[in-house]
Amino acid sequence: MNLFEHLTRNGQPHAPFLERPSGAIDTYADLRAHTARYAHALRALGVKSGDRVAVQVEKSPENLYLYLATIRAGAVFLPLNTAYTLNELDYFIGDAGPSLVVCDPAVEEGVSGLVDALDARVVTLDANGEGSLADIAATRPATFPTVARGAGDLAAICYTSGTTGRSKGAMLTHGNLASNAATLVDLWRFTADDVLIHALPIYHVHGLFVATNITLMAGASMIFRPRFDAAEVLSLFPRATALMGVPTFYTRLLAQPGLTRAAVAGMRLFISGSAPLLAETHDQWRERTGTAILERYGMTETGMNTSNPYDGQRVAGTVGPPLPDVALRIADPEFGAPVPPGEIGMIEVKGPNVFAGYWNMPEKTAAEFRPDGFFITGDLGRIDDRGYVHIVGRGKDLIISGGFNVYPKEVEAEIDALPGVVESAVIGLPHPDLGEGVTAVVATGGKGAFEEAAVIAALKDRLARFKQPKRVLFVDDLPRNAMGKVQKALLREQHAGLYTAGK
Ligand code: MLC
Ligand code: AMP
Repeated sequence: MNLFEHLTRNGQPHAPFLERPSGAIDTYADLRAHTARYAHALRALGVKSGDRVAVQVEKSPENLYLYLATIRAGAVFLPLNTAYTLNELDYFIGDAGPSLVVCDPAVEEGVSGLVDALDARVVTLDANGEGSLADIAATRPATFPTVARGAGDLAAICYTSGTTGRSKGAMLTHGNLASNAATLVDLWRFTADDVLIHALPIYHVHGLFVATNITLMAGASMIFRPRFDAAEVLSLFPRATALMGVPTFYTRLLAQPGLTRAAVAGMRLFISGSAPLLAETHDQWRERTGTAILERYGMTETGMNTSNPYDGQRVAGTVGPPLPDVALRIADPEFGAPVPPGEIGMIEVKGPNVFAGYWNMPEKTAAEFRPDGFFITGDLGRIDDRGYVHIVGRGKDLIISGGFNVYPKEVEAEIDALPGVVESAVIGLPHPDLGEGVTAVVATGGKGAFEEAAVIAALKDRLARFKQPKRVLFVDDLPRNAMGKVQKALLREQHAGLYTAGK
């Protein structure tokens, strides 16, 4: 069955689905009509079943309807972070070969230049849900026969950065997304009475699949905000029941004096994920509000893998037991053999949530699966005697800044290309707001005078803002170990207090 049918089976036609920032309400009947119009528009633009539809547009209800219409039409949705520069987009579009690219009108010309060599069309959609795509959709019929799709058919390709600096397109199937949403609706007890505050971006799995698909599948509704604003989100609590966010949401909410027990009285669930929630944040939240944040763990390739329980103990610093339909084991990172209970190793998972492989990268796909089908997550962890998973580090060289992943290699390659730079090491340092702050340590070989601002300015059109270093430090040479490898752990230690000193 097509994911769209799974997702919309419980939404009653007259029930609210989404409250727009203007306050206007879209019902489930509106959702069916809007997605039908967009599905017809996709067809009119030549999009066929299995085609990729690449989308880099600001968050809006229409953006969400475009996602659902793409699924409905049997095509493959390819969401792209709005922060990506044209330089970054060029790779995604070239790699995925979409037949349609939807972008903001402000970058239409630049994007059109990127698709010259492809047989692709470019249409627009802006933050208000207007643009050439919306114009085409406006006059189309309000019903559409949803295209039949099986569990193994592709629904989406989500790019996730690679350790080598090349992003990989994780292929997610209708079955992956439907099964994970169904499991989480059950586990987190979502019903038609729920009202979710949706303040996450909708180009990554957290805001797009976890938050949206669960709301839909439960027949619930959401208060849809273009971005996260702590004071505004706090003011929405009396009208809502649930919030999903990255840890930065919770640290910023804690800085609001209005966050009290009374303020959260009507909220039944606060969920955190995408990056580690500090035990300190969990404890402060409990103290201030009397509620325990439910932390879960997932990734683009797998959707959600583990979750703290709804009824049982939500333990700070853990991501809870594996989901009921996910097999999770801790293995020796190198050889894949299981490690003794309680010991640290590589987290490996298997289940209906696990993706179908990387787009056009069979070797990379093969390298990240064990012969018995377990996916190697790249996260290091252990399982305690209650069965709760603790994430203790990353086997992969990854920085998570405010819930966005940054692979140092990609940033280092850009910095190394600047004149006068001998080499660079990009590291994540503890950051009070973002969890980790992207930081570049640049080796100048003792020559040349460098300006921190000049390095950051040189990256402006090359890398998305969130990947750019918050600080650039200069050294004569990078520290190396006896094997000649740059000692990033030592750099992290030496500069640990860069963002937190004086806090
Ligand atoms: C914004 N900026 C960031 C940033 N977000 N820099 C580093 N890291 C980030 N995460 C930049 C802005 O461009 C701006 O640049 C400056 O930092 C200050 O911005 P801000 O106004 O403070 O940021 P804000 O817009 O409030 O955004 C912060 C945020 C946002 C935390 C609300 O980043 C966010 O919504 N993050 C959620 C990410 C997410 O959804 N992750 C899920 C991935 S899926 P300038 O130049 O203007 O100063 C996944 C799987 C799973 O991981 O398990 O869920
Ligand atoms: P992404 O590639 O954006 O899907 O990011 C997935 C990665 O985010 C995982 O591999 C983890 O490293 C990290 N992650 C997600 N949720 C958590 C969590 N609750 N605690 C720690 N790390 C997390």
